[in-house]
Amino acid sequence: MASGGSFLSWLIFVFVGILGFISFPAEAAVKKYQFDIQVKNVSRLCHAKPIVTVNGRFPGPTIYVREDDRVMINVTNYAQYNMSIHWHGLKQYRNGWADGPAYITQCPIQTRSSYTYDFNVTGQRGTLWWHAHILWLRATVYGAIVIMPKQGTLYPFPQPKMEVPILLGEWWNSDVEEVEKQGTQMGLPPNMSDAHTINGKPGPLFPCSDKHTFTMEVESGKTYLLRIINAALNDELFFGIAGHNMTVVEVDAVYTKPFTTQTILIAPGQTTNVLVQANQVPGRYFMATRAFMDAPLPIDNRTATAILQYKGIPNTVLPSLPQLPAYNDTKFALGYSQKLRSLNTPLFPANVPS
Ligand SMILES: *[C@@H]1O[C@H](CO)[C@@H](O)[C@H](O)[C@H]1NC(C)=O
Ligand SMILES: *[C@@H]1O[C@H](CO)[C@@H](O)[C@H](O)[C@H]1NC(C)=O
Ligand SMILES: *[C@@H]1O[C@H](CO)[C@@H](O)[C@H](O)[C@H]1NC(C)=O
Ligand SMILES: *[C@@H]1O[C@H](CO)[C@@H](O)[C@H](O)[C@H]1NC(C)=O
Ligand SMILES: *[C@@H]1O[C@H](CO)[C@@H](O)[C@H](O)[C@H]1NC(C)=O
Ligand SMILES: *[C@@H]1O[C@H](CO)[C@@H](O)[C@H](O)[C@H]1NC(C)=O
Ligand SMILES: *[C@@H]1O[C@H](CO)[C@@H](O)[C@H](O)[C@H]1NC(C)=O
Ligand SMILES: *[C@@H]1O[C@H](CO)[C@@H](O)[C@H](O)[C@H]1NC(C)=O
Ligand SMILES: [Cu+2]
Repeated sequence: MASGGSFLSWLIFVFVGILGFISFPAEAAVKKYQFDIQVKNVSRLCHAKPIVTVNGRFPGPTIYVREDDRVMINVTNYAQYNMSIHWHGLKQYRNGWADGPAYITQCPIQTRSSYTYDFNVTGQRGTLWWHAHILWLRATVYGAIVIMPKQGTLYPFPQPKMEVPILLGEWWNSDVEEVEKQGTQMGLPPNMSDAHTINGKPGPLFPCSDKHTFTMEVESGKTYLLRIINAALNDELFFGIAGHNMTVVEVDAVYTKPFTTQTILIAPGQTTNVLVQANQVPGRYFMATRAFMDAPLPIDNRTATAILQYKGIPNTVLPSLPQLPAYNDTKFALGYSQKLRSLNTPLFPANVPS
């Protein structure tokens, strides 16, 4: 038997439902992309070499979709390698064949052939990424995937002024396939990378790299969302911004209980969304990334940098470096992982202790 009270809530429920339908019909779109796999000469650290790219870009293009969209990506392979592309972290509900690992869900796309990946993005929103899934080609063939929340749905955190993908990677001066082949032949770990990179660029602390520096301009008082992706082949990475805290709000396309930190730790393959407030004295501040390694293994321990630059500040102002934990700071690593919790709200429930 319905009481008056529950009838009223039913009425409100219907009204809100109709309102929702009128103001934001859940219309799934089809997003189409053309990915041309092309070899391109690129120079970093005073060394030029041909690398495999998507559309000649390094890192490759960002895929923007909305939850429930259908995505069709026509991959045409002009490189000498047969290859495939994996949509890392996407839950391929009912389209498992589009997942992409070569020889697992498909044969590689042969040189001068095309294949169209066709999948629906359901039950997920946030930052993920794509990469080549054969040999070591993912060293240069990678890019961001941004899944916006459904139409009319806001983020469960303050809406940022701007969103910026931050792809952390590794660069070898030698051909990456040669590096891997040599390691395998000698039964040794492959040579470590010559630099880490932020959006494909190592930053001004490396030789010949002043023009290979990623700069992000910010306005005082505004909040920014960084979509950080660890696209390194092997290294767990610390990431921080001098003078600025970060608020972690999402990991691997799952909203988290927000927490504030000076440094994040991110494993290869992982993504982390953070909010950054431009609330410091206007200037230039380094963003920096360096490896975490607490086992006695040789590792590329150099620091890659990018610049957070307040509007109107000249390029001549010297930036300062953030203090990152020691490369072997296990205590920080464990403490950081302990802080990660699902958001677990009525809208985004999770079956975990709160
Ligand atoms: C890259 O540079 C080399 C040597 O300068 C040249 O032979 C080659 O054709 C170039 N390749 C591409 C794809 O531009
Ligand atoms: C994919 O791209 C190739 C090269 O541009 C083109 O020939 C082919 O028709 C495209 N396939 C689809 C399904 O659009
Ligand atoms: C690509 O695949 C074709 C067909 O299997 C094969 O003949 C060719 O050798 C492969 N190319 C490379 C570079 O492995
Ligand atoms: C994706 O969704 C559309 C619309 O619901 C449907 O027609 C299509 O078959 C779906 N694709 C896959 C691969 O499930
Ligand atoms: C790996 O490093 C060794 C030692 O520095 C060097 O001799 C070798 O040429 C490197 N291999 C490649 C493929 O760059
Ligand atoms: C960063 O967060 C710490 C701890 O919450 C706080 O003590 C510090 O003042 C904050 N720094 C900035 C620059 O906001
Ligand atoms: C970084 O690694 C190099 C070579 O493995 C080593 O010589 C150097 O001492 C290391 N630097 C730091 C700060 O750990
Ligand atoms: C970290 O490495 C330094 C040397 O680089 C060493 O002195 C220190 O004991 C190490 N810390 C831990 C916790 O292993
Ligand atoms: Cu992956």
